[in-house]
Amino acid sequence: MAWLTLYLLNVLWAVAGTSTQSSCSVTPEQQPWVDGLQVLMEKSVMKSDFTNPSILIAMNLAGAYNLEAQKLLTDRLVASDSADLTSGQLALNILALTSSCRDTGRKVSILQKNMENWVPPSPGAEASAFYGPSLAILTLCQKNSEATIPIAVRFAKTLIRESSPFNVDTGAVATLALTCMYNRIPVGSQENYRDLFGEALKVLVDNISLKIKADGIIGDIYSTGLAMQALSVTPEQPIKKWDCQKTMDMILNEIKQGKFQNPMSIAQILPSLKGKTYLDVPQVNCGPDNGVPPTPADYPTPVPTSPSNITVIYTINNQLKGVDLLFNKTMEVSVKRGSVLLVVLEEAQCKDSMFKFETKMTSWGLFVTSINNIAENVNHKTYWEFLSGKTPLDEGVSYYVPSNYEHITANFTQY
Ligand code: B12
Repeated sequence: MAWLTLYLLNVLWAVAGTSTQSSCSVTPEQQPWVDGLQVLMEKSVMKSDFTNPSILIAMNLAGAYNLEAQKLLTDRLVASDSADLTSGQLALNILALTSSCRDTGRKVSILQKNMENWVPPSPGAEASAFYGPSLAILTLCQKNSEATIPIAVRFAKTLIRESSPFNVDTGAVATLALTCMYNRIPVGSQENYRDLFGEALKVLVDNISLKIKADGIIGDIYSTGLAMQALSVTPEQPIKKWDCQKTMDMILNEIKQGKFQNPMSIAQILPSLKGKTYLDVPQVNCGPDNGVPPTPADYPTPVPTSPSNITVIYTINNQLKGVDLLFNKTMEVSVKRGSVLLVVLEEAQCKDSMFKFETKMTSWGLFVTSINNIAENVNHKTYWEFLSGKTPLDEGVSYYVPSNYEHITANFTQY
């Protein structure tokens, strides 16, 4: 009897060991940085006309401090029209409204119809083509999982077939979507959904785990938040062991370096810092029992840089579109130290009309749509990629801060 008890205790200990491998938390010393991020994200709502549902989701999962910002975003989303939205955007709107305990019935029906007509990307499509559909399945699963099964089955089969090239952000959202489906398989169902969703999840989490770097970052710092959510809920164990605390500590270091100034980057990391995931959206409590907002003096902010001038070398390059339109032109631009890349582009445009550019506002800030009249095109999968030397930038023009004599290239290319 004693040996049996000992054996059972051992088994329990081993099981607990595997599940705690992915549990981690923010220390009391680190907490002011997390509060500071949340305050920064919530403040951005009042400063912008852009309605970003991801911010409302993060705010509600974390427990909103700024109730005025929470109400403003909720009201704007309630009043918004679904007509021009992509399925991914509609899904985020539904998740956001759900997190604010609002009715989403009509929007859900539209999304359900969209996804019933979803045509899986053709073989060899870029991985991010699954990002929007993943958000849609995650949302539909939370609303009516049984009706979502046929869509999710098609999605899972396509994913198993198309596992490369792989993108961490997309893999993470797909993992959340299929984990939701896996957890809600109807009892006594004849089909072997558990095997299918399990197999797709295994492919996804193995791929995510292979992107865990030695320092704990998963993909890049801006995909790490979504990847943490995915690895913390998946029923499949990844091929490579994940040290959640290491990842958490590294992200907190990056936060201290000021790398999370973009409200959308905060919206994607905050749930993980609070031990939440998008799977918790249906359980958000909408009662008025939120915490007291920390006063600005309570949390540290990154030190601003000094206003001396620096030189940035800026190249625009199109070797892709229009035989007569090919160009490769470089200019040296002088800007104040600490300026964002957008200032370099504006300065270059002032000096030479060939450098003229256009932008559109998105959830991540300004996206450069065209340079020298060559415009991105979703149907052709073309866009302006920004690089420092040969390395693609990990931020957009409204947040990236170039250093002295850095060579920035805008290259017209395909994804
Ligand atoms: C798909 C995608 C793209 C596609 C978008 C077009 C398309 N038709 O799909 C392409 C390949 C064009 C792209 C480009 C870039 N991207 Co991108 N992209 C994504 C990805 C994987 C999914 C976005 C999405 O579909 N969201 C779902 C829909 C429902 O939301 P949405 O708000 O409508 O999405 C739009 C915006 O996200 C916008 N967008 C996409 N990327 C970026 C980047 C910036 C800086 C801006 C302002 C907007 C923007 O395009 C989306 C579709 O219209 C995200 C991953 C993530 N975690 O969000 C990265 C992501 C947003 N991209 C990123 C980056 C860095 C870029 C580039 C700056 C890369 C580069 N070196 O040039 C460029 C933008 C350059 C420019 N011209 O301004 C980073 C942003 C990090 C940050 N802190 O700013 C992310 C988070 C990836 C990562 N983990 O690092 N991207």
